[in-house]
Amino acid sequence: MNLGKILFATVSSGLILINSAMGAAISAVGATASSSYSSGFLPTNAIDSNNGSRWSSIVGPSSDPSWIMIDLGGLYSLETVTIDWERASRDYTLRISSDLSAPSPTTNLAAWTTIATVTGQNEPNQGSGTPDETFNFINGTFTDNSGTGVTSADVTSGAPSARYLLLYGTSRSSIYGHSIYEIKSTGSAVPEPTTTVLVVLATAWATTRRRNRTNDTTSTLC
Ligand SMILES: [Ca+2]
Ligand SMILES: [Ca+2]
Repeated sequence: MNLGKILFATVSSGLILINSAMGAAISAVGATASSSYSSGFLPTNAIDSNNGSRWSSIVGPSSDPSWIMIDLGGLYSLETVTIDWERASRDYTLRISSDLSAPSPTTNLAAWTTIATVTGQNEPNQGSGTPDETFNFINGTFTDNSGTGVTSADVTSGAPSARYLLLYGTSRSSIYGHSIYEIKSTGSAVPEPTTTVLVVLATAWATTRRRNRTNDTTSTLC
């Protein structure tokens, strides 16, 4: 059984299990980055579903490292990530965090888990509107759809839970910045555990109160 495909739902009489469908496209709600080349190359351009707009970090040696952090808007079992590069990172990692406080990618490293590492890539300037790389986090596979030179690509399996997705680029193959037309992900929403606990506690409290009222005809509680 793949526990990543099971959702827990709470009802007044107890717990039931619901099989969820395969993950759907995740609509990211925000993006921030270590830098932007100009106001025409903001990080949100990488999640706007427009294949003609892009984020780019600054040009020059100080562009390494650069990062872009995507807010998925909720907790998801992350299944796939695709990237359509303009100027690709030669070496980069994908990292995730389920910390709902939007942890810093540079000062709160403990909040982040690396789920993919790619090295040695040489990606031509494209903007084809199709993914240049596809990561599958269900079975831990990497598909390089364009470019050459990838010497290693380690990918986590098991559809890990994530609220934030971070691409952290450490080197480039030109003087130009790390630059992405679109970064997209798919997955299944994960209910927040605290919600289930609260519903269970509220149900137990209501049951106890109802029983007390049945046996206590003098109570004025409603
Ligand atoms: Ca875009
Ligand atoms: Ca590639």
